[in-house]
Amino acid sequence: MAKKTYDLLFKLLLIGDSGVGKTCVLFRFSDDAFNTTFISTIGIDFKIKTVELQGKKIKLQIWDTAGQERFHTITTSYYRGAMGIMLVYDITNAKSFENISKWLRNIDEHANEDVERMLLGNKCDMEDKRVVPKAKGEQIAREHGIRFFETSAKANINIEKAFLTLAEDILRKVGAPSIPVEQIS
Ligand SMILES: Nc1nc2c(ncn2[C@@H]2O[C@H](COP(=O)(O)OP(=O)(O)OP(=O)(O)O)[C@@H](O)[C@H]2O)c(=O)[nH]1
Ligand SMILES: *[C@@H]1O[C@H](CO)[C@@H](O)[C@H](O)[C@H]1NC(C)=O
Ligand SMILES: [Mg+2]
Repeated sequence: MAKKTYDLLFKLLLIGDSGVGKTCVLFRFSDDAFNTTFISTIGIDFKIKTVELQGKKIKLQIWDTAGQERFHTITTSYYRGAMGIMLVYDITNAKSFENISKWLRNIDEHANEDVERMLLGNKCDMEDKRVVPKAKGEQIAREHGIRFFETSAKANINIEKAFLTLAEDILRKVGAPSIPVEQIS
């Protein structure tokens, strides 16, 4: 029998409006590469990357959803299995930030209650085109009790940090599951 090459499997999901850079964020993390050509995701795609945290090999299975409305039914069917969800907006696109509240509601409706969420303001290399102040991202993240990073898939800013932090937060939960009070005797 083949030896299992990892200790834990974490399923992550990327969501957010079309064009915010979800596929590029994932491609930077998985392949350390970047493409300026916009090839909009059709339905859903995924990448695998194994990382080591606290002496444990963790296989990250990362699902990359299409932001386009017409794939909504397919993409929301993947929320349920996710242990972590990255919500991405584009700091140069105000509408993509306004839509974050819509994506947060989608999570409430379709994901597991204990899913670990994280907010990313992507394309932070384009300071001259910025329309969403960093403080606005920090504020909405604080309101919802989630972590926030500004990232750039292009300039490789905070990409690895975001994924590793999300994986660490999940590991903390899995490693130390909370025991319901009534079961303690
Ligand atoms: N300057 C800059 N451009 C970026 C960055 N990330 C992505 N882009 C560009 O933004 C465009 C869209 O990127 P994608 O990753 O395909 O967007 P997406 O969110 O996957 O879009 P859908 O698959 O349609 O949901 C592409 O032209 C990328 O080159 C970034 O960090 N900085
Ligand atoms: C924001 O959400 C609306 C409604 O789902 C959608 O029509 C619009 O295209 C989204 N904005 C962007 C920038 O994708
Ligand atoms: Mg995509």
